[in-house]
Amino acid sequence: MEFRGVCVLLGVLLLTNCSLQQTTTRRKTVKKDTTKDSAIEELQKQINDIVHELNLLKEQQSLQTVCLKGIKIHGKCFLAEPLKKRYHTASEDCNALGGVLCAPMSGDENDQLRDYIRQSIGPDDQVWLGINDMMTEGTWVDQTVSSITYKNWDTSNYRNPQPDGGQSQNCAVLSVASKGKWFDENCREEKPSVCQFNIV
Ligand SMILES: [Ca+2]
Repeated sequence: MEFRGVCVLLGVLLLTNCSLQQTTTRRKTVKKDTTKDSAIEELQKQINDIVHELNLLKEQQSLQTVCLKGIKIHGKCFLAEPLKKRYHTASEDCNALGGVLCAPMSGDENDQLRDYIRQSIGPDDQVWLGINDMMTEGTWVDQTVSSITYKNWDTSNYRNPQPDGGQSQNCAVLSVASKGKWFDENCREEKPSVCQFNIV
């Protein structure tokens, strides 16, 4: 009787021990999997960060190449395109390079741009600006379709201050000969242009 009792007790003890061990093993496996998952997530995050930084570096490098050929003014790069093109063609070609047609935002920027155009394109040339009033006559917007805050229209002819072309002239040029003043012009005219790239 005593021996049977001991056997039963031993059996119970063994079973309990076995089930306890199983639970512990299961817990360990779950814990291991969670640790593995978070390590993979962390690695994925690090890879994403590296790819992001690499893309930024590539962008900066290509901008520096542009700047080596062009000029840096107020955190932007300007690259002259002496080839005469219609406004839309000039704009599309510039967009393909990752830029927009130039749109100076201050008197100083306009002056520096005018000097750069004089040196790189010529003293008598007019170049396309990245602004137009195609959508609404008289409302001049830049290529992000935001209203422009800086304007430098030629108003020396007080009888016909610029812009004076109405609906037949919906694009704008900067004239080097007129000290960097702006004129509206027919978008189908062919003019040189300057492509602008934001560095920051
Ligand atoms: Ca117009």
